[in-house]
Amino acid sequence: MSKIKTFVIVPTYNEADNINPLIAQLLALPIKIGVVVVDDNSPDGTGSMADEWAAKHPDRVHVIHRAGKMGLGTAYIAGFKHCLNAPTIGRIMTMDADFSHNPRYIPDMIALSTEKQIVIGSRYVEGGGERYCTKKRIFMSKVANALTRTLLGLKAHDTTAGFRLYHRQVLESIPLDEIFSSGYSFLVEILFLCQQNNWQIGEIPIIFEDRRAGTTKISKNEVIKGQITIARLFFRRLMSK
Ligand SMILES: Nc1nc2c(ncn2[C@@H]2O[C@H](COP(=O)(O)OP(=O)(O)OP(=O)(O)O)[C@@H](O)[C@H]2O)c(=O)[nH]1
Ligand SMILES: [Mg+2]
Repeated sequence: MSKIKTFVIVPTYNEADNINPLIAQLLALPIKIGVVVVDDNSPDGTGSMADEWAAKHPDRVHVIHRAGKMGLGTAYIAGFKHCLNAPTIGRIMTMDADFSHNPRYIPDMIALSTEKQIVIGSRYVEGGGERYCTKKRIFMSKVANALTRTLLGLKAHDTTAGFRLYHRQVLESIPLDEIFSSGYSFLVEILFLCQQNNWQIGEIPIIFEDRRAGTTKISKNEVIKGQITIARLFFRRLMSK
């Protein structure tokens, strides 16, 4: 059994151009971490590329294969359960595979986790920002953040970021199977639940970059589902007041 305390979950769907350099950079960080790739049977072979890393580094790289594209939220849950099953893992991180989340920020996120139970790699705190992103993308993220902060009362500045660290206890305190968002809005929903449970949330500034290779997986449908999630959580918040 591996003794590594931090594992980072990387959900993948068609990330063949990114997965090799990403895993290489994660394994080369000055702090020793492990990686859990959750691949949804990517047609471009991302899953078997990850398997090659797992064969070479069985203690440090794990791969969960799912039968088909089932959404980002459920991929995170599969990764969370895998990590929670290993008692030695105390910190569970999530990041995108496309280099929007640069691995170089991970040591600072782990350092802040000595004070906070959740750490977000954040675009919207002093020193953070976006590079090479389209105006449309920047606008959409800002609107989503403004809505979630005002309607849901979320205190974090970057509420839609997928670059996060959770202490094991945080994920153990949340009924993962009751989360209704299966896609991108999972990130808002789980943050809402974390804040309700009064966990301390810290943010590390990051420069978010547009994906290096490959294409987006966000569909119009996901944007609509995101709006429905915000509305549902808003009513839940009203009812609990
Ligand atoms: N396993 C799994 N991974 C997914 C799924 N949808 C997206 N991903 C992965 O989740 C991460 C975020 O998806 P992206 O398409 O980069 O979403 P985004 O960053 O908001 O959009 P762009 O970077 O503009 O493409 C990437 O690593 C994707 O490969 C899914 O249904 N299943
Ligand atoms: Mg991306």
